[in-house]
Amino acid sequence: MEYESLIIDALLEAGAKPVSGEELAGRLGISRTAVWKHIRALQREGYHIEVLRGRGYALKRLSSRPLEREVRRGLSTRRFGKRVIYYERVGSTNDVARELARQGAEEGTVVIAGEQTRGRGRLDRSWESPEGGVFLSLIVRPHIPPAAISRLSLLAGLAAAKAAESFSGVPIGLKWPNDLMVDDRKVGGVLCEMEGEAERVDFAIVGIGIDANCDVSVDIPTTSLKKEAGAAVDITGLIREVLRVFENLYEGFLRGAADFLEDYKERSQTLGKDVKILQPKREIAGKAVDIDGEGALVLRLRDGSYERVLSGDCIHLR
Ligand code: BT5
Repeated sequence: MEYESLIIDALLEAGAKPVSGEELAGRLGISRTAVWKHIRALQREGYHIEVLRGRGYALKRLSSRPLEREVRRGLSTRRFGKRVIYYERVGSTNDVARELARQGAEEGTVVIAGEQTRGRGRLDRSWESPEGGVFLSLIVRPHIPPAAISRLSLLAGLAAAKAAESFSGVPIGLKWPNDLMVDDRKVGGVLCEMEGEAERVDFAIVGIGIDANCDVSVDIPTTSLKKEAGAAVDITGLIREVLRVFENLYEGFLRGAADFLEDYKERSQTLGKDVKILQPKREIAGKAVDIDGEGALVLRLRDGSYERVLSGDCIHLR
Protein backbone atom coordinates (compact mmCIF):
# COMPACT_ATOMS: atom_id res chain seq x y z
CA MET A 1 0.00 0.00 0.00
CA GLU A 2 1.22 3.50 -0.63
CA TYR A 3 2.89 5.36 2.24
CA GLU A 4 0.33 8.16 2.30
CA SER A 5 -2.49 5.70 2.96
CA LEU A 6 -0.49 4.08 5.74
CA ILE A 7 0.13 7.46 7.33
CA ILE A 8 -3.56 8.37 7.20
CA ASP A 9 -4.45 5.01 8.74
CA ALA A 10 -1.97 5.57 11.56
CA LEU A 11 -3.26 9.10 12.22
CA LEU A 12 -6.87 7.94 12.15
CA GLU A 13 -6.05 5.16 14.58
CA ALA A 14 -4.58 7.71 16.99
CA GLY A 15 -7.78 9.76 16.84
CA ALA A 16 -7.11 13.39 17.71
CA LYS A 17 -3.81 12.52 19.41
CA PRO A 18 -0.59 13.42 17.64
CA VAL A 19 1.70 10.71 16.30
CA SER A 20 5.40 11.51 16.27
CA GLY A 21 7.42 11.60 13.09
CA GLU A 22 9.74 9.08 14.64
CA GLU A 23 6.97 6.59 15.25
CA LEU A 24 5.60 6.97 11.72
CA ALA A 25 9.09 6.60 10.30
CA GLY A 26 9.61 3.43 12.33
CA ARG A 27 6.29 1.91 11.32
CA LEU A 28 6.79 2.62 7.65
CA GLY A 29 10.50 1.85 7.55
CA ILE A 30 11.36 5.23 6.01
CA SER A 31 13.20 8.33 7.20
CA ARG A 32 11.57 11.17 9.12
CA THR A 33 12.28 13.47 6.21
CA ALA A 34 10.41 11.08 3.95
CA VAL A 35 7.48 11.08 6.41
CA TRP A 36 7.45 14.87 6.30
CA LYS A 37 7.36 14.82 2.49
CA HIS A 38 4.36 12.50 2.53
CA ILE A 39 2.62 14.71 5.09
CA ARG A 40 3.13 17.67 2.76
CA ALA A 41 1.71 15.67 -0.14
CA LEU A 42 -1.33 14.77 1.95
CA GLN A 43 -1.86 18.39 2.92
CA ARG A 44 -1.81 19.27 -0.77
CA GLU A 45 -4.50 16.64 -1.31
CA GLY A 46 -6.73 18.51 1.09
CA TYR A 47 -6.10 16.65 4.37
CA HIS A 48 -6.03 18.94 7.35
CA ILE A 49 -3.02 17.69 9.29
CA GLU A 50 -1.69 19.76 12.14
CA VAL A 51 2.05 19.83 12.71
CA LEU A 52 2.78 20.06 16.44
CA ARG A 53 6.35 20.98 17.26
CA GLY A 54 8.14 18.21 19.03
CA ARG A 55 4.98 16.10 19.27
CA GLY A 56 4.25 15.05 15.75
CA TYR A 57 1.25 15.13 13.47
CA ALA A 58 -2.48 15.16 14.22
CA LEU A 59 -5.24 14.60 11.71
CA LYS A 60 -7.88 17.28 12.07
CA ARG A 61 -9.99 16.52 9.01
CA LEU A 62 -9.91 14.09 6.12
CA SER A 63 -9.76 15.51 2.63
CA SER A 64 -13.19 16.36 1.27
CA ARG A 65 -12.06 15.41 -2.24
CA PRO A 66 -13.27 12.05 -3.57
CA LEU A 67 -9.75 10.63 -3.67
CA GLU A 68 -9.33 6.92 -4.29
CA ARG A 69 -8.40 6.16 -0.69
CA GLU A 70 -11.36 8.13 0.64
CA VAL A 71 -13.91 6.60 -1.73
CA ARG A 72 -12.60 3.13 -0.93
CA ARG A 73 -12.66 3.67 2.83
CA GLY A 74 -15.66 1.74 4.09
CA LEU A 75 -16.86 0.88 0.59
CA SER A 76 -19.00 -2.23 0.78
CA THR A 77 -19.34 -3.07 -2.92
CA ARG A 78 -17.91 -6.21 -4.50
CA ARG A 79 -17.17 -4.93 -7.97
CA PHE A 80 -17.63 -1.21 -8.32
CA GLY A 81 -14.84 0.86 -6.90
CA LYS A 82 -12.25 -1.93 -6.71
CA ARG A 83 -10.24 0.45 -8.80
CA VAL A 84 -10.86 4.20 -8.52
CA ILE A 85 -9.05 6.75 -10.61
CA TYR A 86 -9.38 10.32 -9.39
CA TYR A 87 -8.49 13.51 -11.24
CA GLU A 88 -8.66 16.91 -9.68
CA ARG A 89 -9.51 18.22 -13.12
CA VAL A 90 -10.01 16.40 -16.41
CA GLY A 91 -11.72 16.84 -19.77
CA SER A 92 -14.48 14.27 -19.40
CA THR A 93 -14.51 11.22 -17.12
CA ASN A 94 -16.45 9.33 -19.82
CA ASP A 95 -13.59 9.88 -22.27
CA VAL A 96 -10.98 8.71 -19.77
CA ALA A 97 -13.06 5.65 -18.87
CA ARG A 98 -13.56 4.78 -22.54
CA GLU A 99 -9.80 4.86 -23.18
CA LEU A 100 -9.19 2.67 -20.13
CA ALA A 101 -11.89 0.23 -21.21
CA ARG A 102 -10.37 0.02 -24.69
CA GLN A 103 -7.11 -0.91 -23.01
CA GLY A 104 -8.88 -3.67 -21.13
CA ALA A 105 -9.74 -2.06 -17.78
CA GLU A 106 -11.94 -4.30 -15.68
CA GLU A 107 -15.64 -3.97 -15.03
CA GLY A 108 -16.15 -1.95 -11.89
CA THR A 109 -13.37 0.54 -12.63
CA VAL A 110 -14.51 4.02 -11.64
CA VAL A 111 -13.20 7.34 -12.94
CA ILE A 112 -13.94 10.41 -10.82
CA ALA A 113 -13.13 14.08 -11.32
CA GLY A 114 -13.21 17.09 -9.04
CA GLU A 115 -14.13 19.18 -12.07
CA GLN A 116 -14.40 18.67 -15.82
CA THR A 117 -13.29 21.05 -18.52
CA ARG A 118 -15.18 19.28 -21.32
CA GLY A 119 -18.08 17.58 -19.56
CA ARG A 120 -20.54 16.14 -22.06
CA GLY A 121 -24.26 15.56 -22.15
CA ARG A 122 -26.08 13.55 -24.80
CA LEU A 123 -25.83 14.56 -28.48
CA ASP A 124 -22.59 16.42 -27.82
CA ARG A 125 -24.21 18.95 -25.58
CA SER A 126 -22.05 20.30 -22.86
CA TRP A 127 -22.32 19.48 -19.18
CA GLU A 128 -21.34 22.27 -16.81
CA SER A 129 -18.88 20.70 -14.41
CA PRO A 130 -17.57 23.09 -11.77
CA GLU A 131 -15.93 22.08 -8.52
CA GLY A 132 -18.48 20.83 -6.00
CA GLY A 133 -20.26 18.53 -8.45
CA VAL A 134 -20.11 14.76 -8.69
CA PHE A 135 -18.58 13.55 -11.95
CA LEU A 136 -18.09 9.85 -12.27
CA SER A 137 -17.93 7.19 -14.95
CA LEU A 138 -18.25 3.45 -14.42
CA ILE A 139 -16.93 0.78 -16.75
CA VAL A 140 -19.35 -2.11 -17.21
CA ARG A 141 -18.99 -5.21 -19.37
CA PRO A 142 -22.43 -6.79 -19.41
CA HIS A 143 -23.13 -9.71 -21.75
CA ILE A 144 -26.09 -8.05 -23.40
CA PRO A 145 -27.09 -7.00 -26.90
CA PRO A 146 -26.70 -3.30 -27.74
CA ALA A 147 -30.47 -2.84 -27.65
CA ALA A 148 -30.44 -3.45 -23.89
CA ILE A 149 -28.34 -0.36 -23.30
CA SER A 150 -31.39 1.89 -22.99
CA ARG A 151 -32.49 -0.16 -20.01
CA LEU A 152 -29.05 0.02 -18.46
CA SER A 153 -29.13 3.74 -18.87
CA LEU A 154 -32.51 4.00 -17.08
CA LEU A 155 -31.11 1.80 -14.36
CA ALA A 156 -28.18 4.18 -13.91
CA GLY A 157 -30.55 7.13 -13.64
CA LEU A 158 -32.56 5.28 -11.03
CA ALA A 159 -29.45 4.37 -9.06
CA ALA A 160 -28.22 7.97 -9.09
CA ALA A 161 -31.65 9.29 -8.05
CA LYS A 162 -32.06 6.79 -5.22
CA ALA A 163 -28.55 7.39 -3.91
CA ALA A 164 -28.82 11.19 -4.10
CA GLU A 165 -32.18 11.08 -2.36
CA SER A 166 -31.23 8.77 0.47
CA PHE A 167 -27.93 10.53 1.01
CA SER A 168 -29.18 14.12 0.99
CA GLY A 169 -32.80 13.69 2.04
CA VAL A 170 -33.91 15.67 -1.03
CA PRO A 171 -36.70 13.91 -2.99
CA ILE A 172 -35.49 13.22 -6.52
CA GLY A 173 -37.74 12.49 -9.48
CA LEU A 174 -36.78 11.22 -12.93
CA LYS A 175 -37.64 12.90 -16.17
CA TRP A 176 -37.48 10.42 -19.03
CA PRO A 177 -35.05 9.18 -20.05
CA ASN A 178 -32.83 10.02 -17.12
CA ASP A 179 -32.70 13.54 -15.87
CA LEU A 180 -32.53 13.76 -12.10
CA MET A 181 -35.04 16.37 -11.03
CA VAL A 182 -36.17 18.27 -7.96
CA ASP A 183 -39.66 19.34 -9.07
CA ASP A 184 -38.95 21.03 -12.40
CA ARG A 185 -35.30 21.79 -11.74
CA LYS A 186 -32.57 19.55 -13.10
CA VAL A 187 -30.02 18.35 -10.56
CA GLY A 188 -28.22 15.60 -12.47
CA GLY A 189 -28.00 13.51 -15.60
CA VAL A 190 -26.68 10.29 -17.07
CA LEU A 191 -24.68 9.70 -20.21
CA CYS A 192 -24.42 6.03 -21.12
CA GLU A 193 -22.14 5.20 -24.06
CA MET A 194 -21.22 1.81 -25.45
CA GLU A 195 -18.83 0.10 -27.78
CA GLY A 196 -19.34 -3.30 -29.30
CA GLU A 197 -20.60 -5.22 -32.26
CA ALA A 198 -24.06 -5.71 -33.66
CA GLU A 199 -24.72 -8.68 -31.41
CA ARG A 200 -22.84 -7.92 -28.27
CA VAL A 201 -21.74 -5.05 -26.11
CA ASP A 202 -18.02 -5.00 -25.52
CA PHE A 203 -18.24 -2.42 -22.76
CA ALA A 204 -20.36 0.51 -21.73
CA ILE A 205 -19.44 3.66 -19.89
CA VAL A 206 -22.04 4.88 -17.45
CA GLY A 207 -21.42 8.56 -16.80
CA ILE A 208 -23.24 10.21 -13.91
CA GLY A 209 -23.24 13.91 -13.07
CA ILE A 210 -24.91 15.31 -9.95
CA ASP A 211 -25.00 18.97 -8.93
CA ALA A 212 -24.17 18.23 -5.34
CA ASN A 213 -22.61 21.42 -3.97
CA CYS A 214 -22.31 23.47 -7.16
CA ASP A 215 -24.49 26.07 -8.78
CA VAL A 216 -24.67 26.07 -12.53
CA SER A 217 -26.34 28.46 -14.84
CA VAL A 218 -27.53 26.92 -18.09
CA ASP A 219 -30.46 27.26 -20.50
CA ILE A 220 -32.88 25.32 -18.26
CA PRO A 221 -33.82 25.61 -14.57
CA THR A 222 -31.36 23.79 -12.32
CA THR A 223 -30.66 23.36 -8.64
CA SER A 224 -28.19 21.61 -6.35
CA LEU A 225 -28.54 19.16 -3.48
CA LYS A 226 -26.85 21.74 -1.26
CA LYS A 227 -29.40 24.38 -2.11
CA GLU A 228 -32.33 22.01 -1.61
CA ALA A 229 -31.03 20.39 1.56
CA GLY A 230 -29.73 23.61 3.05
CA ALA A 231 -26.31 22.12 3.76
CA ALA A 232 -23.35 20.89 1.76
CA VAL A 233 -23.28 17.15 1.05
CA ASP A 234 -20.27 14.92 1.53
CA ILE A 235 -19.32 14.17 -2.07
CA THR A 236 -17.22 11.13 -1.22
CA GLY A 237 -20.04 9.56 0.78
CA LEU A 238 -22.50 10.32 -2.00
CA ILE A 239 -20.25 8.63 -4.56
CA ARG A 240 -19.95 5.58 -2.32
CA GLU A 241 -23.73 5.42 -2.07
CA VAL A 242 -24.10 5.71 -5.87
CA LEU A 243 -21.68 2.80 -6.30
CA ARG A 244 -23.53 0.71 -3.72
CA VAL A 245 -27.00 1.30 -5.15
CA PHE A 246 -25.80 0.91 -8.73
CA GLU A 247 -24.10 -2.39 -7.97
CA ASN A 248 -27.24 -3.79 -6.35
CA LEU A 249 -29.46 -2.84 -9.24
CA TYR A 250 -26.89 -3.91 -11.82
CA GLU A 251 -26.57 -7.40 -10.33
CA GLY A 252 -30.33 -7.79 -10.58
CA PHE A 253 -30.21 -6.53 -14.16
CA LEU A 254 -27.56 -9.12 -15.08
CA ARG A 255 -29.76 -11.87 -13.63
CA GLY A 256 -32.50 -10.62 -15.92
CA ALA A 257 -34.67 -9.09 -13.22
CA ALA A 258 -36.85 -6.31 -14.54
CA ASP A 259 -38.24 -5.09 -11.24
CA PHE A 260 -36.07 -1.98 -11.30
CA LEU A 261 -38.43 -0.70 -13.99
CA GLU A 262 -41.28 -0.61 -11.49
CA ASP A 263 -39.07 1.36 -9.17
CA TYR A 264 -38.12 3.66 -12.03
CA LYS A 265 -41.77 4.20 -12.98
CA GLU A 266 -42.68 5.16 -9.45
CA ARG A 267 -40.10 7.91 -9.59
CA SER A 268 -41.03 9.03 -13.08
CA GLN A 269 -42.30 12.58 -13.45
CA THR A 270 -43.05 11.90 -17.09
CA LEU A 271 -45.67 9.16 -16.84
CA GLY A 272 -49.20 10.47 -16.99
CA LYS A 273 -48.13 13.78 -18.54
CA ASP A 274 -48.77 15.21 -21.96
CA VAL A 275 -45.35 15.40 -23.51
CA LYS A 276 -43.51 16.35 -26.63
CA ILE A 277 -40.52 14.27 -27.68
CA LEU A 278 -37.92 16.02 -29.76
CA GLN A 279 -35.75 13.82 -31.93
CA PRO A 280 -33.14 15.12 -34.34
CA LYS A 281 -35.49 14.74 -37.30
CA ARG A 282 -38.98 14.82 -35.84
CA GLU A 283 -41.30 15.67 -32.99
CA ILE A 284 -43.92 13.43 -31.44
CA ALA A 285 -46.61 14.61 -29.05
CA GLY A 286 -48.82 12.44 -26.90
CA LYS A 287 -49.62 11.26 -23.42
CA ALA A 288 -46.87 9.28 -21.70
CA VAL A 289 -48.62 6.11 -20.58
CA ASP A 290 -45.89 3.58 -19.91
CA ILE A 291 -42.23 2.63 -20.01
CA ASP A 292 -41.85 -0.80 -21.53
CA GLY A 293 -39.41 -3.64 -20.94
CA GLU A 294 -36.88 -2.17 -23.32
CA GLY A 295 -36.91 1.22 -21.66
CA ALA A 296 -39.00 2.83 -24.37
CA LEU A 297 -41.48 5.53 -23.48
CA VAL A 298 -44.94 4.57 -24.71
CA LEU A 299 -47.04 7.47 -25.94
CA ARG A 300 -50.74 7.50 -26.69
CA LEU A 301 -51.19 9.80 -29.63
CA ARG A 302 -54.18 12.05 -30.39
CA ASP A 303 -55.71 9.49 -32.74
CA GLY A 304 -55.65 6.84 -30.03
CA SER A 305 -52.75 4.88 -31.49
CA TYR A 306 -49.61 4.10 -29.50
CA GLU A 307 -46.02 4.82 -30.30
CA ARG A 308 -42.81 3.76 -28.57
CA VAL A 309 -39.87 6.11 -28.41
CA LEU A 310 -36.41 5.01 -27.40
CA SER A 311 -34.54 8.28 -27.51
CA GLY A 312 -35.01 12.01 -27.64
CA ASP A 313 -35.56 14.96 -25.39
CA CYS A 314 -38.75 15.09 -23.48
CA ILE A 315 -40.72 18.23 -22.80
CA HIS A 316 -43.45 18.05 -20.19
CA LEU A 317 -46.48 19.97 -21.41
CA ARG A 318 -48.93 19.44 -18.56
C1 BT5 B 1 -27.20 14.70 -19.54
O1 BT5 B 1 -27.26 15.05 -20.86
O2 BT5 B 1 -27.98 15.05 -18.70
C2 BT5 B 1 -26.02 13.79 -19.19
C3 BT5 B 1 -25.03 14.44 -18.28
C4 BT5 B 1 -23.94 13.46 -17.89
C5 BT5 B 1 -22.79 14.14 -17.21
C6 BT5 B 1 -21.78 13.15 -16.71
S1 BT5 B 1 -20.61 13.89 -15.65
C7 BT5 B 1 -19.62 12.48 -15.70
C8 BT5 B 1 -19.63 12.00 -17.13
N1 BT5 B 1 -18.62 12.66 -17.92
C9 BT5 B 1 -19.17 13.43 -18.88
O3 BT5 B 1 -18.51 14.10 -19.69
N2 BT5 B 1 -20.50 13.34 -18.83
C10 BT5 B 1 -20.94 12.45 -17.78
P1 BT5 B 1 -28.48 15.76 -21.56
O4 BT5 B 1 -29.73 15.03 -21.22
O5 BT5 B 1 -28.08 15.87 -22.98
O6 BT5 B 1 -28.56 17.17 -20.88
C11 BT5 B 1 -27.68 18.21 -21.23
C12 BT5 B 1 -28.38 19.51 -20.89
O7 BT5 B 1 -28.47 19.68 -19.46
C13 BT5 B 1 -27.62 20.74 -21.36
O8 BT5 B 1 -27.95 21.04 -22.71
C14 BT5 B 1 -28.12 21.82 -20.39
O9 BT5 B 1 -29.41 22.26 -20.77
C15 BT5 B 1 -28.29 21.04 -19.09
N3 BT5 B 1 -27.11 21.10 -18.22
C16 BT5 B 1 -25.80 21.27 -18.55
N4 BT5 B 1 -25.02 21.19 -17.47
C17 BT5 B 1 -25.84 20.97 -16.41
C18 BT5 B 1 -25.62 20.77 -15.03
N5 BT5 B 1 -24.41 20.76 -14.46
N6 BT5 B 1 -26.72 20.56 -14.25
C19 BT5 B 1 -27.98 20.54 -14.76
N7 BT5 B 1 -28.23 20.71 -16.07
C20 BT5 B 1 -27.17 20.92 -16.89
